[in-house]
Order: sequence, then C-alpha cells, then structure tokens
Amino acid sequence: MRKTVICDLLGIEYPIIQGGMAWVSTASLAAAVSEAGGLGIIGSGHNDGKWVREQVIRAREITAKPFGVNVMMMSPFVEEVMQVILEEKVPVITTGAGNPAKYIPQLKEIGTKVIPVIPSVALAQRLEKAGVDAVVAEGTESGGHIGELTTMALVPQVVDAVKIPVIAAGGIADGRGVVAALALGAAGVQIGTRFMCALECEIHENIKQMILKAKDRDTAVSGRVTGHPVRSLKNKLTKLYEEMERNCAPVTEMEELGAGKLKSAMIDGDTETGTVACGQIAGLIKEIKTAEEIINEIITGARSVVATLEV
Ligand code: TUI
Repeated sequence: MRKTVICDLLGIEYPIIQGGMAWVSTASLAAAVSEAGGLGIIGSGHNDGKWVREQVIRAREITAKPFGVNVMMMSPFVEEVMQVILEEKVPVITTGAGNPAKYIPQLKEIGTKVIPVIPSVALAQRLEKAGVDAVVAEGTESGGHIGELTTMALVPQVVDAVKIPVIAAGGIADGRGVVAALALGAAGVQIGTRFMCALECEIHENIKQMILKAKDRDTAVSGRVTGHPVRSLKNKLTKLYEEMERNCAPVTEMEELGAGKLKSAMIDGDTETGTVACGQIAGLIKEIKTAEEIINEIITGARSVVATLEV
C-alpha cells in the first residue's frame, strides 16, 4: 500500500491510527499496533498523570516504534497528563471531547505532533489556524462520545475546508472502509472498535464476546440531552437512559448514572449495567486476532478492493 502524508508525518508504515479509547487502549494494545506498522495510541481517559507515565514506559519496553497518547479534554487530569506528555516527549497526541488549542505552543516546542479528533468543519478550521498537524474527522458511527455528522458527510467537507491532512474515523474496520476513506480525500484512518477485539487488547473477555455477537443495530446513543452523547452496545443501562430521557429526568441525574460505567464495562466486564462503548461497525467483527493480523488483513483487503476499482 502506498504511503500517505500521514505515514511520513508520523514515521509509520501504514496510514492506520488506533483509536485512543479510555480503559481500552493500554500500552499492550498501543505497542502491538505500532509494532505492526500502524500508530498505537494510549487512551488516557479519566486517568491521572502517574497512570499515563506508567503506560508510556510500558509501551517503550515493548516497542521502539513511535506511538501516541490520547488526551480526553473533559478529564479533570488534563493539565497533569499534558505535563507528562511534555516530560516524556511523547511524539504524537490525539485529543477528544474538547479543544486542545491552549496546549499547542508548548507541544510544538518539543516537536510533538498534535492531531485533534473533531466532529465539525468549524472546529477543524479553528484548530488548523491554531497550528495542529492534522485532524481526525470522526463520524457519528463511532463509539463513545460522538458528534452529529456521519463519516460519509463529514470527511469530504473537512477535506475541502482545510489544507492539513485529514484522517477519517467512524465505521471503519476493514480494507473496504480504508479505501472508502481514501476515496473521500482522507490521508489515513483511525480505527477503534476493531482493535477492541485484538488479542493484545486488555479489556474484559465479556466485552470482546459481546462485540463478536453484536449485530448492525445493536448500538444506541445515550445522553443526547446532557450534551455529551455516547454510543454503546444496547443493554440494561441504555434502556434505563432511554426511559429517563422519555420521562425528562434531570440532566444531573443522567450524568450521575453514567459515572464510572465505562470502567465497570471494560475492566470488570459488566455487560448489563456498564457502558460498552463501541461503534456501529461492531456487527462486522467476527474474530479475535492479533493487532498484526488485523492490520495485515485490512491492508490485504484494501489492496484487493483497489484491484477491482480499475476505471
Ligand atoms: O472523545 C471521543 N470519544 C470518547 S471520550 C470518552 S470519555 C467520556 N465520557 C463521558 C462523557 C464524555 C466523554 C468516550 N469516548 N472521541 C473524539 C470526539 N471528540 N468525538 C467528538 C469529539 C469532540 C466534541 C466536541 C471534539 C471537540 C469538541 O469540541 C467542543 C469544543 O470545545 O468546541
């Protein structure tokens, strides 16, 4: 597969970035993805600076290849996580759920590449002006905290609105998705859900099995009324949310209900009352494979799709 500007920017073989998923993307997964030629990302989520430093050190013990850290901008630990990134000279960061503009000058000073995840054209343009190196345009098909636009609609509009490289995310799990993203003008892809079923992913086995069993319509979006909609697999918790939304329950009550639920799913394996965050593409995932096998399969798949596209 031909290298894209993203490969040169990040020093990687394939233009595949692994989503920095909270409680999912630990050093084990990130290092395995980087070893296989993509860019692994440690998801800091709501964890503190100490946890992030430990994960960076662990990843460096497994791989000499570049990897990144995702900073969740709504976390109370953003400041100390950014400090660890600066001290450890992490080569790449992605950000989610907010605007990282105020940290860009410091990060650029040490050469860290900054790649925010954005759900709209306006935010992509604002962050381009602030000096980011690329953006991840993430469609609403994604898992976790999501925007409104689909990948199909968002990616080409962002591509036309900015000069920096655009990475497509949301609904991509195989070679077909990669080729589609490149056809929309993206220079690479960010893949999350597929890597949840990687052998090196340390989430609870219950969650991997739930994804393998998932069908096309098995995700739901909860919490639109709170302003922080989250996509996850349907279960008792999403039913409860639905009921609360129908009954116009107070927003604070809904926010309280969500607290800690991502961890109880991913770490404790609570498939019923935890938040099993994952994307709409879960229905496509049928097997647990190593990160290397997943990446090789995606690349081989993309090549065979391209071979059928000769016009
Ligand atoms: O961030 C994600 N996915 C996430 S974060 C997360 S943890 C969480 N838990 C409860 C509530 C909220 C988060 C679980 N999954 N993906 C990247 C992403 N970023 N999607 C959408 C956005 C986004 C939304 C608004 C980025 C920027 C933004 O800007 C608002 C502003 O400040 O202008």
